[in-house]
Amino acid sequence: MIRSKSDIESIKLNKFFMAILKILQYPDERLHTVAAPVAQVTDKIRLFIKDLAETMYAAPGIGLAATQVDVHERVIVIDTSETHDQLLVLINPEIIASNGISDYEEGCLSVPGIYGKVRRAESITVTALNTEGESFVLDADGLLAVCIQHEMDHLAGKVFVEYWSRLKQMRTLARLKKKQRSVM
Ligand code: QAP
Ligand code: CO
Repeated sequence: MIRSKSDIESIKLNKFFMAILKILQYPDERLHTVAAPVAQVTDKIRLFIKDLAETMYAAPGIGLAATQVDVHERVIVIDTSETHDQLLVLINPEIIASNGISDYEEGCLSVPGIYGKVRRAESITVTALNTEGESFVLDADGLLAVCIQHEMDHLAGKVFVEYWSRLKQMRTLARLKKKQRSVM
C-alpha cells in the first residue's frame, strides 16, 4: 500500500533508477584481484547482475566482468548480439573444453581506446550457473568464445594487454597516460 509521497518517490526510483557502476581503468591494481566463486545465487547477486548489465549496455560494451566494477566474485555479463537484447549471464564459469586458435582484435571497457590482437582458443565449451542458480553448458565460437575468454581472464585478474610484449605494454601505458592528461 502507498502511504506517503516518499513511498511514491521510492517506487519511481525502483522503476527508473539505473545503477551505472564505475568501471575501473587500467592500470588500476584492483584489476589484478582474483575473484571468488559465488557461494549461492541470492537476490543480492541478482540485483548486482542487473546493475552490471546496465553498466555494460550504457557504456556501451559487449562484455563486462564483476572485477571491472571492483566486485570480486565470479560473475560476467555478455551480449554480442547486434540487437543488444540477448544478455548472457555466467556465474562461476569454467571452461571444460577448448579447440583451435583464433587471433582476434580485442578492446576493453577498462582500457578505452586501446585495441589489439590476442591469441585464444577458437571454440570453447563452458559450464556456469544462470541467475536461477541452475548449471548449464554452452558451446561457443567466434566473437562469443573470444568474449567469454576475455571476461574470464578479468575474473582471474588478467587484462588483455598483458598478453602483449613488454614493449607494446609500455607503449600502451604511455598512450593511456597521455590521454588521461588531455582529459584533466
Ligand atoms: C571484451 O569489450 C571484448 O576501447 C568486451 O573506447 C572486446 O565491450 C572481447 C569498448 C572485443 C572480444 C572482442 C572499448 C567501448 C568496449 C573501448 C568491450 C571503447 C569503448 C569494449
Ligand atoms: Co575487458
